[in-house]
Amino acid sequence: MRLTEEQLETFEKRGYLVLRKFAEPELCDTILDIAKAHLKHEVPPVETEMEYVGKSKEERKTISDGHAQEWEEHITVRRLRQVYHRDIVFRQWMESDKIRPILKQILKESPTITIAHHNSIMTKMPHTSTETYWHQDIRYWHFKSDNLVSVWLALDEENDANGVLEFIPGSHRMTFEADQFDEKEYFSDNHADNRTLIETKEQTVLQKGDVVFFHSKLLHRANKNKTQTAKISFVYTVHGKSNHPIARTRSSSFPEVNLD
Ligand SMILES: O=C(O)CCC(=O)C(=O)O
Repeated sequence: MRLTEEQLETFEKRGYLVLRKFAEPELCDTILDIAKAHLKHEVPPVETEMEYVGKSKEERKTISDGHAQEWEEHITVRRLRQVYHRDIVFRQWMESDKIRPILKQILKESPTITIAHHNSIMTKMPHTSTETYWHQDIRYWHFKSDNLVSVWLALDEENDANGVLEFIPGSHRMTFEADQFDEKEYFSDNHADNRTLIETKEQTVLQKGDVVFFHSKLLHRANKNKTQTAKISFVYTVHGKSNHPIARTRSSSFPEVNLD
């Protein structure tokens, strides 16, 4: 499958693009079943809610895969990490022939999967999960250029109640001052200029099988899950083959997968 010129232009201008019913429902169900088993048994490496919320700026920059479960008694898994190496079904989705030409169009060269970032099953658990504040994913990543794209697959419905993703369209092309971000590099919502920009936010209500491509500089956030059911999604990130991670950073800490 290839994007139309209009779809490509939408991605370039707005920094994100939704493709409805891109993945078969049967594939989503299979991924979900495997993910639920890994979540139930807390198969490492995982990131817990406490780790996600409590991590300092320095830890986010340097630590690859933490093991907070060693000291947390009752954990809430926020993400299953390193999904590429967990199961062939996960790997096949990330390498699928259907998605490669689209990634190549967006990146304008052959895509490479980074194993160091995202590469996750992302959850929002009922009751125990927290809101995700406005941020740019690139803030803790280190590559030659900021041109990376994440592929988010909804495994079930994602809506206002269970933690829908929200984006600020076009923010991937904007330049911000340091004081627009807080000490953890979240985009402050009590800064006057930020508040005006945040009013332009768009929600991406998703159904099972919908895919969102979004740029690593795009400002985004997600609600807390106010329902009784976990929201479980799949996310991984790619960059162009020539956009190498910077040596001796967290971004270069795992061998990558080129999709030539
Ligand atoms: O909380 C969510 O579902 C979104 C997570 C997210 O944006 C991130 O971890 O970069």
